[in-house]
Order: sequence, then C-alpha cells, then structure tokens
Amino acid sequence: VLQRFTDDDELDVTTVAISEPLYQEYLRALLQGNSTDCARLVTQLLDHGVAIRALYVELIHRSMYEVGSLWQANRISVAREHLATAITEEMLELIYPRLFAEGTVGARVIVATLPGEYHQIGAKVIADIFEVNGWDSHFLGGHDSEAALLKRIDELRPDLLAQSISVSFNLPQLHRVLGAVREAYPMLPILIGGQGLKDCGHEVSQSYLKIDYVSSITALEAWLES
Ligand code: B12
Repeated sequence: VLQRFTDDDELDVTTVAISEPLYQEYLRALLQGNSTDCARLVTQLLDHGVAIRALYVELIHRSMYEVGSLWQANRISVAREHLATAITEEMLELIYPRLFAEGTVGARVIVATLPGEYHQIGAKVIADIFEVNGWDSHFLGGHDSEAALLKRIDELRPDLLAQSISVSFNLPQLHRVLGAVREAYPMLPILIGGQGLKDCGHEVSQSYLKIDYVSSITALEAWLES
C-alpha cells in the first residue's frame, strides 16, 4: 500500500519514519486545503526530530504524487490540486529554516528548473536535500532562458549543476540547456533528474560527458556518498 503512489524506490516500507495515520491526517488536511493543520503536523514532526529527508520522501513527495493520481483520475478538481500545491510550497518554506547541516562539505550546487517549466517542488526539494548534506545550494526556479542559467553559473562558479525536468515534452529544451552549458563549461559536472526523464534518464545522461542521471532523493544521497 505504501508504495502504490510512488514511481520509484522512494518509499522503503521497512524504514518509514512517519506513521500511516499521521500521513493520512496530513493528506486529508492537504486535500481539504487546510494549511493550518498541515503546518501543525509538519511542525510536530520537526519538533520530534524526524529527519528532513523522511519529511520530504514520506510526506511531501508521497502526498503530491497522490494528489497527482487523484487529479489524473478526475477524483479531485484542478482547483484542489492547485491549493494542495500552494500548501506544499508553504510547507517547504516552513521546513527551510531547519535545514542547515552542522558541517559543510565546502561545495556549491545550482539546482535549476527548465525555462518554461512550472513544476518547482521537486527541484526545490532536491536543493534542500543538498543543503541538508552540507552543500551550499542555490535554487534557480522559473528562469526564462539558457542565458540566465549561464549568467548564474558565471556568477556562482558552482561545483555541480543539478538540472530538473518534470514534463517529457520539455526534453528538447533540456538538450538545449545541456548543450549550452557543456559548450561554455566543458568540465562542470551535471546531474539530471525529474519525472520528465522517467523512461530515458540514463540514455540522455550517456549522450553527454560528465552527466549523471539520478532519479530520487534516495539515489541522490547514495550518489553524494559515493
Ligand atoms: C503540482 C503539479 C503541477 C503544477 C506545478 C506547480 C508547481 N509550483 O510546482 C502545475 C499545475 C503548474 C502543473 C502543470 C502541468 N503539469 Co503537472 N503535475 C503536478 C503534480 C500533481 C505534482 C508535482 C510535484 O510537485 N511532485 C512532487 C515532487 C516532490 O516530485 P518530483 O517533481 O517528481 O521530484 C522528485 C523526483 O522526480 C526527483 N527530482 C526532480 N527533479 C530533480 C532534479 C535532480 C537533479 C535530481 C537528482 C532529482 C530530481 O526528486 C524529487 C524529490 O522527491 C504531478 C504529479 C506527480 N506525480 O508528481 C503532475 C505532473 C508532473 N504534471 C504533468 C503534466 C503533464 C503537466 C502539464 C503539461 C499539464 C497540462 N496539460 O497543462 C502542465 C505543464 C506546465 C509546464 N509548462 O510546466 C505530468 C508530467 C508527465 C510527464 N512525465 O511528462 C505529471 C506527472 C502528472 C501526470 N501523471 O500526468 N503540474
């Protein structure tokens, strides 16, 4: 049951930190548009020392995938989905001040969405996971061109670019961005991830030098460790 709403290996039933009743209570509040109750539950979990990664995998990721499934099956309206998205973004703001790791690894990453992509939550979560792991993480959401990304890379000189793509029809756009970055910065390591790469992530990464495909938070943490 726990794995029904996830597409990959995100939820490992043997290591869940957030109980099923608590998750269901959060999901109900999210679907009812009750941000006060969502905030109360998230604050409670933070105060009890639940790991940020667990909050992201077991609450944020799982609930938004469930919202997506309900939306696709016409069981909730677009308005309800938008409300759930807005509340989830509020929850990320609430979690943000608690992110920062004790130590730093002295490395900087830019986490970017694609020009024209409205999906922000997955990339923002990934930016936060870098922060939790001691990286200096810069989220670049909603920028409008490859030029804007190149300018940011020039300003920040990151050790890594993490590029997100949520919809498959943006693959040509992804290739434009990767091509432009590779041309300007041939040695900059790049990670790509997101639902737009579900069926072709490895294939895309293999067509460039120094680009890895990472599909989930769990896989990202394994990548960071290695
Ligand atoms: C909310 C939502 C929206 C919102 C986004 C608002 C916002 N501020 O983000 C709005 C309403 C704008 C929207 C619009 C659309 N959406 Co939409 N949306 C969703 C929904 C319901 C949730 C997305 C989300 O937040 N998920 C939770 C996050 C945490 O998960 P995630 O994004 O997958 O990210 C995780 C991993 O993928 C990975 N990851 C992500 N990026 C990266 C990057 C790196 C470097 C790494 C390592 C890992 C990584 O780690 C993340 C952490 O858990 C999904 C359903 C779903 N299954 O997710 C559909 C979904 C993403 N949408 C979809 C579609 C098709 C659309 C539209 C085209 C719909 C339309 N016909 O208009 C438009 C596109 C608009 C555009 N130009 O971008 C499809 C995409 C299918 C595909 N693969 O192509 C989905 C999957 C729904 C579906 N099943 O059909 N959407």
